[in-house]
Amino acid sequence: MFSKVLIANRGEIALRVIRACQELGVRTVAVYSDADARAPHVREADEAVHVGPPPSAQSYLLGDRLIEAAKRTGAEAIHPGYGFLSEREWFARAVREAGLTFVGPPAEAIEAMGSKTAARQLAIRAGTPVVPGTTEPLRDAAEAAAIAEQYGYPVLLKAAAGGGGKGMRVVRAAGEIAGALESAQREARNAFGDDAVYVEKYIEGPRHVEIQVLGDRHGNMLHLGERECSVQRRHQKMIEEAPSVAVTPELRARMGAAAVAAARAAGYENAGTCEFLLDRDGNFYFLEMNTRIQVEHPVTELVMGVDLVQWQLRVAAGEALPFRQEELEPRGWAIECRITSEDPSNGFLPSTGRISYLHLPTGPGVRWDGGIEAGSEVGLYYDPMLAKLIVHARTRELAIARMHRALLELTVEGVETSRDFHLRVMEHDDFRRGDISIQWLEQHLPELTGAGASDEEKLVAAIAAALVADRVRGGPPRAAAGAANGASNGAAAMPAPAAG
Ligand code: MV4
Repeated sequence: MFSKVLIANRGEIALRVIRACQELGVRTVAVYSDADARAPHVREADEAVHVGPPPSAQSYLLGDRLIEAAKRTGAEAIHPGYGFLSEREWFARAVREAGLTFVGPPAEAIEAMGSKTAARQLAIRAGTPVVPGTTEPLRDAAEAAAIAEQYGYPVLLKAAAGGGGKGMRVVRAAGEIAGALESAQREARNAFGDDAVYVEKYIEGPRHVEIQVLGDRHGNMLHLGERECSVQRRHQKMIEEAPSVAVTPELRARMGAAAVAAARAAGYENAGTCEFLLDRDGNFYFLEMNTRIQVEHPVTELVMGVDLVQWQLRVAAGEALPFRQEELEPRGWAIECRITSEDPSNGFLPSTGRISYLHLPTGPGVRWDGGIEAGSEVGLYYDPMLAKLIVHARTRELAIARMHRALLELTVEGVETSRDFHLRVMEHDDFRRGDISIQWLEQHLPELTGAGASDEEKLVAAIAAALVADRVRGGPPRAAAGAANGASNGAAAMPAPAAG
């Protein structure tokens, strides 16, 4: 094992990696910008290196400076976390060329999965199902119309260089295709400097289901089942769970084998994720591979009993995976809610300020992966995700009840957060039945955000929720704090699950 690792990240994921290192007896080097001089990840690491001013382009994204810091402090490896430099093929290569170990996949695997169309072609060669469609750029509207006719409407025009839904257009009839092609090309050119657009059959109302894979340097490639990530807004996931209500053991085995085949074809090592769309008939289609540890990895850790970040470090150090695929089966149910500094009742507007008070949920089956503490300044330089609240229980129904209870225990004062939004989702009948798709959140925004409620309704809701929260918590009255949080209106209506 390494004796010292540099963590090229901040916030909750930096702390997550530090914890894994500590359990492995590995010393840690944190890096920090001026904005993070007093951040928890800096204090918890054995050493810390200042890398620049707050903007990430002048700090956390300066690969050469991070590699220099690793060499100077005697770190043998760099863990990139997620975001920042985690999926930059040049950084993985530069780390290797500096004689250090990149805790992640080989640069070549990042590159192979980096372009959407290249990943799609790689999946096709591996026998992994992809959405029916083409990969070659469309020449003109006539060609687009001919191909669309072949697959049948609706079709989806997609930018080859795409990401985050940019350069995507749904086309429902032949008459719309010329205009849609033109606007998709224009958007792709502006966003990516590349106007190549291709056609796929449009999948209506699918779920977003992704498969976790883990590979070592000895030819072992395993999957660790699925995560369901359908509760998302504008390509930002809000809630994830494992397993998925839509996945049977038989489907899990088929999706897992398809993900492993795609990962093998890319020469993959370490932890990675294959994203799929799962349609209402149980057909699944590979979309892309994320070549990093993901935000939502804890739900997999809890149901599979595997510490993914520890294994990232172990396989990067050359250890072989000791698991057999047959013994990797999900146990119970895990749910994660992303606690962000956004105001759901105000269009998810980012909220800034100083965390003046923080009360964290605890108790059976509750995990808090956070990057903040009382006194933390929340600014606009970095991602608004403050922490993840994760629960594990025997059944999905019990996990929902546990998440609801844990959210009621949580108090964050000083910034607006997504807490009350999550309470409303946990109380929603569709969510409780598992009747969700990638469109669900955006179709139910008014009832989930309280945005449509009058000030009077909001006040009544806040008082009711504060009373319930105090009864649950058993602490002194905190009605003012609850009202300031604009707490959930449905807290009292949470149905009790069957005993377990
Ligand atoms: C699709 C699709 C439906 N049909 N492709 C969105 C971003 C990109 N990664 C792929 N995306 C989609 N591709 C076909 N043929 C619907 C989406 C999509 C989506 C996918 C995953 C998670 C959230 C999503 C939200 C909107 C659309």
